[in-house]
Amino acid sequence: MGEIKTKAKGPDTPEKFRLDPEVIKADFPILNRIIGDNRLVYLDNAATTQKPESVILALDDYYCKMNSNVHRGLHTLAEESTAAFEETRKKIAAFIGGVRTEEVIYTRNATEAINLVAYSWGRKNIKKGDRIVLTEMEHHANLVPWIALARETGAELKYISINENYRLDLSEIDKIITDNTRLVSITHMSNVLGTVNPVEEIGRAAHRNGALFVVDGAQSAPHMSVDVKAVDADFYAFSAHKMLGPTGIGILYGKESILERMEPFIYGGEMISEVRYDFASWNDLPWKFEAGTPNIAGAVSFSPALDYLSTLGMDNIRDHEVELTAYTIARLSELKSVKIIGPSDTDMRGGAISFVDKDIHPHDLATFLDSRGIAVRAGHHCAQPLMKRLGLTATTRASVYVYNTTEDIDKLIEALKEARRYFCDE
Ligand code: C6P
Repeated sequence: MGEIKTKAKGPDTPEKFRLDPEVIKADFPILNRIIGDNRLVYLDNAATTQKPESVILALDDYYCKMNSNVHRGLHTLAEESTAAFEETRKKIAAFIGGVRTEEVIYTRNATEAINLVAYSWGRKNIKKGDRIVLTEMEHHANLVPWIALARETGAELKYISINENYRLDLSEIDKIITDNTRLVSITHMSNVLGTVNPVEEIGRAAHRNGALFVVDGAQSAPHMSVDVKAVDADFYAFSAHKMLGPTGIGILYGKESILERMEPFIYGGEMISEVRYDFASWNDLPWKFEAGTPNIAGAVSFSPALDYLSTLGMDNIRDHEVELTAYTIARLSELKSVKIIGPSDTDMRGGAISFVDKDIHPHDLATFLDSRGIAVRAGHHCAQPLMKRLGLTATTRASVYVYNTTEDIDKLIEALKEARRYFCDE
């Protein structure tokens, strides 16, 4: 497996230290790419992050030395790959606050994790007249599964609104989360606004009313220390590819007592205990929810990504991003034509920074930035209702991670100024 080359201190040295993004950059081969005439400045981390060499080598190593199906074979390769697959599960369980490995289910991504809850728990427990509470800032992944469920069952959807500071308005929370609420599902961090939501408080309101509490952690698990037990989430969903890991592997954490009572989501091999021609019973947790051959290579190569993050320290990562986000907001604020769409303080905010230029369409801006080697995302960011709520069709979004520097942000600002000269003759 690839060595982590960063000079950062080890996981057993949790004291604070400042990340050195220049040193970290050296671990990410793709960041040497030249796009046009420029070295890549990657600011699209909310979409997916780049992978350190250790993850790339682990993927290669897996296929070169270990490739085999899991939980089925009796040969050496099968035993090794099963062990590596289950070792990663243990690592994930520790990473999210020390939960039981039975509570960690492999999925394809955060989207599938949320769908698992909507299908398996939702179809059985939600009925006409029940209320499902979401927020106005949800990604489609935490919106469409519930819209479909409400349409099928006749349940009511209710939304916690956002205020003028792009934060949730919790003043009416007791009128929104009521005793007919069966489920509350919210994002921990908005992929558009960067807003970090007070999940503990909302979770308490859900549980006071006997509702299930689901957290979409796709944008939080990569960027801050997450303790699902402290949050008291019944379910917590996230994706490996947004936290230095490979694509095609996601996680659903669920409380064992709830998972035990749920029916499988997908049926087939590996999720069974016994099958007869007219009968089937289910495997133990977590395998009950893992039918078919899983993404073994994805799980195995997620392990060095978790090591990498733990070596840096999630609190140190958060500090780095808070600093860089503050810097980005300050620099963007120098541009008179630019409006930031998200909280302007960095207190309860992450490093996904959306903005609009009053004269240039976000798509044009993103294309122009690409011509300068700068990768950002433009569009509705899979949050169409939020865009409509904000009176926008699209934003440009820069999102930072461990390898981003203030120089990256300076290049972004210079390119934005250049875009004004190009499009607006300034
Ligand atoms: N947001 C973005 O550019 P998947 O695709 O399943 O790994 O993640 C879905 C998802 C769920 N919740 C939130 C808050 C998200 O931001 C995302 C993915 C990416 O904003 C791709 S659309």
